[in-house]
Formats: sequence, structure tokens, C-alpha cells
Amino acid sequence: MATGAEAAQIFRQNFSGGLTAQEQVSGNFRVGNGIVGHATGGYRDYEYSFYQLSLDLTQYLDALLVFDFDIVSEARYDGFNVVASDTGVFEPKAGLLSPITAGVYAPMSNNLSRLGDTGVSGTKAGRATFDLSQFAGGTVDLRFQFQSDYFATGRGLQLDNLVVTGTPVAGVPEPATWAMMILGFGAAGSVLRRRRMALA
Ligand SMILES: [Ca+2]
Repeated sequence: MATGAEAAQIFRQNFSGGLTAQEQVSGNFRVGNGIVGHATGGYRDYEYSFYQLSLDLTQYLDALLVFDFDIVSEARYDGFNVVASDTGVFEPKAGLLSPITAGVYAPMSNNLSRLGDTGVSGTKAGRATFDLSQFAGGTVDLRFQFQSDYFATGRGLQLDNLVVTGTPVAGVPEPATWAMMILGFGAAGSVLRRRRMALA
């Protein structure tokens, strides 16, 4: 888990602008009013929508995902969860990521075709944390997927303030280290110049 002063920011999104090339939305999800999800209106019967994010973690030893969620939906029958794929292909119900945060996921009642048995449902808001360390050293696609059954109610899901942090692999100097190195090279150069002048 990425903790302490050594953790670096890998990705940050507050949805006040558009999406980057590494993000996409599908179904009824949109970006608007500084959020992604059901930005306006509600959701429909048998909806499947998602926000998806591709992360390059090749230069990190670990990674931590944090985001805010706010959902108004039919409890246990409509909801969302987060799934991961390192192949770019998502199989229904496969790759479920479980949050570190306790009490976020709860059992779904009707075993939704893609969401599966576990998700965030009903009327709920909070901040969820996921450990992505199992994907460190590689790339991973994360899908924040929403699904409803026949009885659609509520305005659905909104996501905001998504941050991914991680510990960079050793050997990648921090900016402060680079500054020290450049100063060091400069000092060495001036010593050489003085020596050449003395020889001339
Ligand atoms: Ca926002």
C-alpha cells in the first residue's frame, strides 16, 4: 500500500474538464457538473453503464485508488462495483476489486448479469479506497460499472475526486535529487575549466 511521504501521484481526476485519452464512458454515463456518471436525470431499466480508466503502473511498486461516490438507486437491485482487467477485455462478473474501506460493498439480491453478487447499492455516499498493488509493475484497466434491473428508480451513480498514488520504483530520482545532480555536474565542470586554464 502506498503510504507516507514517498507516495507519488499517478493519476488525478475531478471531472471539471473533459476526460483524458486513458478514460472513457459508456451507456448513460456522462461527464458534467464536475462529476462522472448519471450527471443529469436518472437511469433506465436494464441499464449497463461504466466509466473506465487505464493505468500505467509499470514504474510503481504499489498503488492506491481513492474516489468519492454518491448513489441513489433501488437497494440491492441496482448498483455499482469496480472490476479490473490486465488484458483489456472484461468478462461479466470477473475481476471484481474489493475495497479496503469496510462497509462499502454489500450483497446484491438478484445476482445482476454483469455486476454479480456484490456492489454498492441503495442511497449511499462516501469515499472508497482500493489497493491496486497486485497490478504494480504492469498496466491495468479499471471499470466502474453500474447496472440496474427492471425496477429503475433514483438518479443513479456519481463519481468524483479520483486519485491514484503509488511508490515509484527505485532509481527514478525525485526532482529535488535531479537539481542536486545538476548542481553537482556544474561544480565538477567549473573545476575542470579552472584546471584547463591553469594548464594553459
Ligand atoms: Ca468534481
